[in-house]
Amino acid sequence: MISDISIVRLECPEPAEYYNAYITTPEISRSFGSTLQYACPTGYAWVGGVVTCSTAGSWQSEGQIEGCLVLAPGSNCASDTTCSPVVSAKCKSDVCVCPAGFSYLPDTSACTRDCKSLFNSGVQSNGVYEITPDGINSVNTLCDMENGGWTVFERRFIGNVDFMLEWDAYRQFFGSLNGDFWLGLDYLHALTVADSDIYFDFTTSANQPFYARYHNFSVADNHTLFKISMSSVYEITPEYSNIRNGGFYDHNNMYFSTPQHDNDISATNCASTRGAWWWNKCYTFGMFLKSFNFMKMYMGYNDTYVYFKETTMKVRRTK
Ligand SMILES: [Ca+2]
Repeated sequence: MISDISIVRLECPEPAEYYNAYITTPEISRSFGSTLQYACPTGYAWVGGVVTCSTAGSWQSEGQIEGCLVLAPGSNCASDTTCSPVVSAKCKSDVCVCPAGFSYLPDTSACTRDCKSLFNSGVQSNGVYEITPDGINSVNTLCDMENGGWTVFERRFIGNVDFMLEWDAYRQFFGSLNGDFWLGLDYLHALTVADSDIYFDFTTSANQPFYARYHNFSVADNHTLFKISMSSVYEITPEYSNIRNGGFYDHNNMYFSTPQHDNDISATNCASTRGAWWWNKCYTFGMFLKSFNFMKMYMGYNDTYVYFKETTMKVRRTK
C-alpha cells in the first residue's frame, strides 16, 4: 500500500539571473548550504549579499536581492547620510548606489530617471536634460520644471518635422529638441510603468489655451502594441468639458496604429489618412500627427473640430 508521498527537494534550482550580474563562485553547487557570489560590471554594485541554498530548496540572501545597481560617488558608506551629497543615493552593501531603475548623472550630481526625479533633485529650470527612463538607456528630452517635473514626449509648434511615419520610427526619438519632436514609444512605456498622469498642453488656432489631464495613464510595451490605459478621472478646459466620451479617454485600451499597422477597431485604417495614434474609430482626440495643419480634435457634436497651432504632451509619475 502506498502511503502519503511528499516530494522532498534535495537541491536548489538553477541560480536566478539578474540583469548585468554574473556569478563569480568557481564551482556552482546546488546542494543545501552552498553559496553563490554575484558580481557586476564596472560602475555597478551587487546589492543582495551572498546567496545561499536554503533547506527550503530556494536561493536566499540575508538581505533583499536588488541586483546590480548603479554606483553613486561616495565610495564606502555607513549610512544614507554619507551618500547624501548625491541626491537620492542610498547606502547599500556598504557602498553608495542609486535606487533600482535610476542612473547617476554627474552634471546634476543626482540619481535620476525622468524629469520628476531631476525636479526632486532641485533642478528648477525648464530645458533639455538627459534622462534614463528604463534605468539603462539615456536620452535627452525637454523637462517642464515650472509645473513640477513633467517629461515632455511630444512637441509640435513649428511644423518642419514629418510625423507621417511608420512603427519603427515611432518607437524611437525623431525630430529636434529645439523644435518639433517625438520622444519614442519605448521610452514612453518605461516612463509610465510607475503610476503616471498624462497632460495635453495645447494652444488653439485662435490662440486660446487648451489643457486635458488624465490619471493612471500607462503605455504597454511593443509586444502589446503600446496599448494605453487610463482611469476615467480627468480634468479638461471647462469650455470643452462636453467633448465626446471624455476626449482622450475615448481611446482607453486602444493599441497604437501607424499607416501600415492598423490596430484600430474601425473597419477602415484610421492611421493611413490621419497619421499614427492610439486610434479607435478614427474620431475624437488625436488627428494631429498627420500634418501640422491638421492638428485637430473632434468634439463629437455638430461636426465641430478644434484646431491647434501648438501641441505639447507630457507625462509625470505620481509618486
Ligand atoms: Ca481597422
